[in-house]
Amino acid sequence: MNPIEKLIITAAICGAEVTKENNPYVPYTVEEIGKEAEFASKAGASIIHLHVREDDGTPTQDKERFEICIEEIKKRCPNVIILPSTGGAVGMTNEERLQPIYLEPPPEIATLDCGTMNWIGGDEIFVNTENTIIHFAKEMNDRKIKYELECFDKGMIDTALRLHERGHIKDPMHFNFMLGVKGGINASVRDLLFLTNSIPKNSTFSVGAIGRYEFPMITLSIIMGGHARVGFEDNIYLSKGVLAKSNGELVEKVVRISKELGRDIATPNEARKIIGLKVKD
Ligand code: KMH
Ligand code: ZN
Repeated sequence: MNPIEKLIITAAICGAEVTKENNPYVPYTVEEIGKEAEFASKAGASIIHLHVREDDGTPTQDKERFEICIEEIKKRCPNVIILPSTGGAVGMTNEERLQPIYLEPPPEIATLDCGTMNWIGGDEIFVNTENTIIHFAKEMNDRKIKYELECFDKGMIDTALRLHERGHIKDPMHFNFMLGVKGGINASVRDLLFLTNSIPKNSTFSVGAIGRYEFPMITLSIIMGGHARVGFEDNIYLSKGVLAKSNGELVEKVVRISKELGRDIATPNEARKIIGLKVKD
């Protein structure tokens, strides 16, 4: 947690829940996903958090769909870090969710969701039992894939630390705190401090938040020396009542805030160094 370290911006360009009815610029097709990744990367994102969709918008964890989307992204921004989701969408089986980690070459990093929770109200549950987390971590360890530890609540950090102590989760740990998801921890200053004070000093973290909380919580993270996650997966508005026309616009806003606060933006290779990935030529 070094406040003068460059800022890693992750763009969560697509997600599994948000639709074109919410914002017509949400990408579904391979080309749309490639373009959104390019806009985000050109604006300053060093990591693309990737979910993929069928052309009609249905979320999928299909390995071939990931393969062609990744190919498209690499064609447009060859050096960006691609971080596939292993969370997928609620209701998917573990086998479905794990598909992107069996890609060749394997991704450098992927998400590892650290607990079960009620999911955005209603009746849905996002299931990540302890055995599931251990299984996902092992599959990623075997393929030398780093994990971004997705924590939607404080108990998920405790789970990750317990599994780290038992050797299932390896160092160096990189957390992503997702705030304001209904069923998880609130997006508030008090709660963000609670989370950041709960992780080991040698770990890194980024912060994302839902809807109108996105930019305030990211700003706090920038000040605290954390990193930033932004994008349509979490928020579709550039400002109150103004829909963003691309993930690039959302990333640009984070870049402006960060520069005003005196933090430069990390390139993909600088991001690799900060979170402990192998730097690329
Ligand atoms: N779509 C959520 C159910 C992740 O990417 O790992 C899970 C999610 C977390 O988005
Ligand atoms: Zn996700």
